Amino acid sequence: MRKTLTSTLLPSTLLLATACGLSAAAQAAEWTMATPYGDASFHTQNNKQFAEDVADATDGELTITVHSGGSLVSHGEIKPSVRRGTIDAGEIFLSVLSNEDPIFEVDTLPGVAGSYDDAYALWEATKPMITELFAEEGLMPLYAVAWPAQGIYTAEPLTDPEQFEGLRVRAPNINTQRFIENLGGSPTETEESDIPTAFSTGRVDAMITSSSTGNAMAAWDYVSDYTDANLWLPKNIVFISQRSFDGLDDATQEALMAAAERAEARGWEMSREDNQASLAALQENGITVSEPNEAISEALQEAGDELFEDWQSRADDDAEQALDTYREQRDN
Ligand code: PCA
Repeated sequence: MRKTLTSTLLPSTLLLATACGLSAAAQAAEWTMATPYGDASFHTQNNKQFAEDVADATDGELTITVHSGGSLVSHGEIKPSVRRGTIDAGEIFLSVLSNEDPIFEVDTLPGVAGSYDDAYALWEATKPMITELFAEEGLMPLYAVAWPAQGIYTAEPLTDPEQFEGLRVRAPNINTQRFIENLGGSPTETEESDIPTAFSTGRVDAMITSSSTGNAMAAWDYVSDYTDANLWLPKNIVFISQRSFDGLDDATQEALMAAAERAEARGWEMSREDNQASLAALQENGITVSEPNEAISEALQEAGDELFEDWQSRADDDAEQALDTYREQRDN
């Protein structure tokens, strides 16, 4: 009996020791992060660099594993999953949240911010409101990065606004769908990763997206022309669960925030560079890249004005105020 007692005590003592050892190690946090975008995307590359920076700066106290291409959670489930705490961090296309508040789609309005500098100023002016809305759900934005300006991919040169009539155009969000409708086209919302299937199954004839996505999705397999219309520069946002953040010690929190700041600066730089590289790659692969002619420009302007009026009719005072703040900053 005694013997048995000793022999059962021994393993439990060992277990205790192991548990103590583990509890020191358990302070090292292992986070998961989900993004809908694939490894070819500069956003994903930036996120992976961010994860590496965090691991380096914290000596492995916080490691973040980036699951790309919607492999862990689908795009629509990323924010709910971070909110529930199933995952710690996520990246989404900010404007997919437009049904929650019009401020989230302020970066998909033509004529508001048509350059990287202006798009960044728009982010700075709208960040407090966006941060507050995220905080209401227990979420904390870390950084946001713009895609290159959006343009139009077609299977023939786009020369006449009549070509939009009935054209089936792929869009990444609701506002782009409205814009396509205003032009007379027939929009379909499709995830970036589903673009090849949408074209190969004949669901769409054209798409609105950036040079980067056109390049990453090998647009030349489906279309021949890219009209670089500089419509708007929409953003991705990377965010975490406040609860996950609160679970980190002060030094780790600081290291995380410092890495996030660097990721934001690097991401905007990568976006500019990727735009140039992607425009070149599109052309090397046989896509004709051109600017819209006068008739197309006019049609885009008209459809854009309509889109903006529609946004204004939905936007509350806070959103309008944020837009005014941006305009004041931009014009100074
Ligand atoms: N690429 C993503 C979002 C905007 C962009 O340029 C997409 O088209 O889905």
